[in-house]
Amino acid sequence: MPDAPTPTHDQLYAMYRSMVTMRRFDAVVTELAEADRIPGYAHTYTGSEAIAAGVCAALRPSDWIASTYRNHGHAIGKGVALRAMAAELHGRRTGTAKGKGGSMHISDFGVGMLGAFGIVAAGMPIALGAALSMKMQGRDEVAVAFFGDGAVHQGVFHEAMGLAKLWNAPVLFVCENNQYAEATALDYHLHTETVANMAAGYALPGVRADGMDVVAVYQATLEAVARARAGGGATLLEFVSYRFSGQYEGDKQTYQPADERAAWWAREPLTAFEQAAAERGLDAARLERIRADADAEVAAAFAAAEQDPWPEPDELYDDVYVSYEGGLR
Ligand SMILES: Cc1ncc(C[n+]2csc(CCOP(=O)(O)OP(=O)(O)O)c2C)c(N)n1
Ligand SMILES: [Mg+2]
Repeated sequence: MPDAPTPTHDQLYAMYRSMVTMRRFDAVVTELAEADRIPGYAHTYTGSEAIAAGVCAALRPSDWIASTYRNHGHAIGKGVALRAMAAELHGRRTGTAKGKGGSMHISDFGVGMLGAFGIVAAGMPIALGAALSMKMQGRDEVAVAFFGDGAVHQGVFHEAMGLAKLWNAPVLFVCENNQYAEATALDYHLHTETVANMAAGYALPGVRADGMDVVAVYQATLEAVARARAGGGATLLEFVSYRFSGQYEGDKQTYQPADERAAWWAREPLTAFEQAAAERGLDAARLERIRADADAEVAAAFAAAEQDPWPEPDELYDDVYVSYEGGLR
């Protein structure tokens, strides 16, 4: 992508910080899940950090994202507080959903995180709605829906793409093609050569880029964001990565051949970034400090969250149902 702007050193350091924070956060989640110290299912994001970090670096705080059950990276990228996320995972009342949602339901409207949705592809129409709202209000914010390769078989994927075109909505559909949908490999479930070329069926631009390279992700996203802000409508972005994490914490991943994992791991996004650092004029000692700071920040967030209070039993139904004045009509 020759025309895309090269990120500044500060932007590169920030993207690296974002990626290492995601990696560390989910490493702690894995430890906690293995020790049975957090309730409910958790889904980690190891290997796809460049996607969340690169996409979110191309957004403003006032833009919107909608996520999936595999949401920790997206939330961190968009700026949700680590402490509130950690508290949510621990079920504490200081969590983003006051401890009632857990790992699969992180949200924070204050930073543009519309929510994480456990139903595959469910975030797509939600981001589309946010995008339509921005357009109707005459604003230039955009909305992003993150989803996996498995989501392209959901009816709602096709409905959202069709309506996005019809309404010329400022939305980015970001497919994280991590080669697997649960235990099903991509070559078993995908009927087209790429996900990106499905955009043609809806007369939308479809762009495919390396999801292991945070700069490639950033540049592809920036171009789609600029088009959307300028009234040019939606884009389907496909970022190619690998799901090193299990489908859920505890998954034995027997369906992923060891040689396949090893070949992808050789290109994993943090190492790839570190290897390219000198060529980009970045300072190795500063990267090391960033890693140490991120580790300390994540550790402090979880340590503090675990001391936070539980919700009280009489709060059980608070914030669960909407009360309409005069009842539903
Ligand atoms: C509508 C619906 N069908 C089935 C499921 C069960 N399910 C949870 S995750 C998943 C696989 C999704 O794979 P993909 O979209 O590639 O995302 P990834 O987990 O790889 O990030 C399935 C089938 C679900 N959550 N929602
Ligand atoms: Mg997948």
